[in-house]
Amino acid sequence: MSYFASIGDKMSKSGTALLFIGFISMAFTSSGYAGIIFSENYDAIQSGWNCSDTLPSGWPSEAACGSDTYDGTTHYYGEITSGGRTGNSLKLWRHNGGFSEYGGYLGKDLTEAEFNNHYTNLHFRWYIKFPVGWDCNQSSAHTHKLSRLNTATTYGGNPYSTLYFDVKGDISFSGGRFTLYDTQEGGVYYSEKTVAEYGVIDGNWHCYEIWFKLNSGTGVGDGELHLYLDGVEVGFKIYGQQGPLLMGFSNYDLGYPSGVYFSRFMPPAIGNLTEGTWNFPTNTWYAVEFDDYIVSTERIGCHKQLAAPNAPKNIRVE
Ligand SMILES: [Ca+2]
Repeated sequence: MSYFASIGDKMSKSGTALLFIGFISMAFTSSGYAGIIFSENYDAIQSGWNCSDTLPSGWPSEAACGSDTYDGTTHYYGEITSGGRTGNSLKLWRHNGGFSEYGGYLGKDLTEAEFNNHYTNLHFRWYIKFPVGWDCNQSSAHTHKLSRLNTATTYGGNPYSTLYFDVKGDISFSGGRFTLYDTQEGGVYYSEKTVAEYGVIDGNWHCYEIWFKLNSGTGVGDGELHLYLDGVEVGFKIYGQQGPLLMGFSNYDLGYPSGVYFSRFMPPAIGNLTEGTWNFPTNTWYAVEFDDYIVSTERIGCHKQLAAPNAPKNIRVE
């Protein structure tokens, strides 16, 4: 079940918004969830949904959709089915020789009211399960995209910049490194270890958290770029694989002027391989799975679960 609410500093004073305040206060304030602006656990969406179906509530857009029959089975690029970390999960199905672009995921453009909250500091938490053998030939671009976030100066305007969370730096996904970068700032920052070395291509759920904070104003170098894997902050090298190991980037100049805010996000996704191709060990279907996605103005951590908004009694902390 999706929900989102306007709870920022500049929220409208409309009656609808005030009702939302009441609900959010009831559901979350007492549990420390006041900072959450969006979440999805896929559990209120009927199992069997695929990307050719009507958009689920709360999701304003989706990527390209298609289907293939391969190894005797038909799958859509994106399906929501049971067997998730909690209830249902989003599964993006791929196979050798098949579709390697963005597709099958759900996209979240901020509404005008949400954009007018002027978010510049957001935490994204979600779980990904890479099946054993998930791999690709990343070709010359050396990129397997995992997430992208857009910023803009006006509601619905052209993106000012794109912030990426990718795997880059090697011909293979397994030999690549997690990267964080922003098109405005220009640097690409590589994780200390390879994806394989972090042990996440093991068919189990792993918790990913990214924290992006834009500069708070023109000439103010107070941006933040961080990745946490299963709750542990990942170290990055600032200049490719040279230079010091940094535990994320704090009070860092991302080059943003005043008046730029988050406008769109889509972390539960994988993106195009550019000229790359899938390189799975067997010629059958592979699904990368996503679940328990939360966007918040505060760090979430790995263990908080959210139920549907009409059932706050089910909110729990593991
Ligand atoms: Ca779920």
